[in-house]
Amino acid sequence: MTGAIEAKHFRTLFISDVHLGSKAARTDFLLDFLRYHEADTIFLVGDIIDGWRLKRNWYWPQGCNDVVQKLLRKARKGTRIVYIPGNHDEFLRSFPGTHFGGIEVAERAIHEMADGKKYLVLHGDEFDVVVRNARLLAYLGDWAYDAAIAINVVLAAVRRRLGMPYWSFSAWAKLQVKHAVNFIGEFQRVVADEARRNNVEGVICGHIHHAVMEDIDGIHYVNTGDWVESCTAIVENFDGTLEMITWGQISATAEITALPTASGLGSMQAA
Ligand SMILES: [Mn+2]
Repeated sequence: MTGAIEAKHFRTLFISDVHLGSKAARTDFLLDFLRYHEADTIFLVGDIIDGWRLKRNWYWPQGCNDVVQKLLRKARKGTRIVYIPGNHDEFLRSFPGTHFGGIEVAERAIHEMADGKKYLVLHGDEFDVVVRNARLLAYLGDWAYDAAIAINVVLAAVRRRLGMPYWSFSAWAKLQVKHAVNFIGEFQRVVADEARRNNVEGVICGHIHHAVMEDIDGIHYVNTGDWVESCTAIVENFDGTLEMITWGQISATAEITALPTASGLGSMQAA
């Protein structure tokens, strides 16, 4: 690659909710992003492949292959890649601890930043049931909270067995526009609580397609967003600081700069 833009190298890269296999997946933007961003470690924070969408209707254009190939190539070149499955790619949850093509599968992880701060890394769907029934659970107390999470895990497994799709937080929250902000706030609070229970300084999750970095009662809550609408990723710099990157804006510049060096006949770029 002789493009004018050099790839940047980071300590860690966090990406989630790509939804490969759904027509909404912005594989063009993600490929472009992966071209210009290298990291020692990449965390795939769930819903990378939309297994439920694929089950209903097989849709796997070249862009999806390109993303998978790009990630596998990075793994071959020495990037450590950890895949934390979400609810849409929960078929991978049956294989914790396994490796495929150099990619490790884990249910959740504790990541230590360069400055020593520890972050819990998980997708976040296990808290859906708590968010939906927040008021009732607050009334019933801690045991009900733990029971609700356990029941959610069992219910998801049963639904999977029966071939029923997983309940989608983002689709549901969007339907309830008026209350969506409250639900997002509730999700963030519940996930931050989980980080506190794990004695870590922060948490990095996905699931609700709402990229943000903020302090929630002393816990650094970080959401990676998605590659369906926002096209966001979180990067860890070598000093341990975190940054959010929104790729939509930069991509246009990158393409214009890259055009003259595109091989041979020029200007035959697909939009
Ligand atoms: Mn999800």
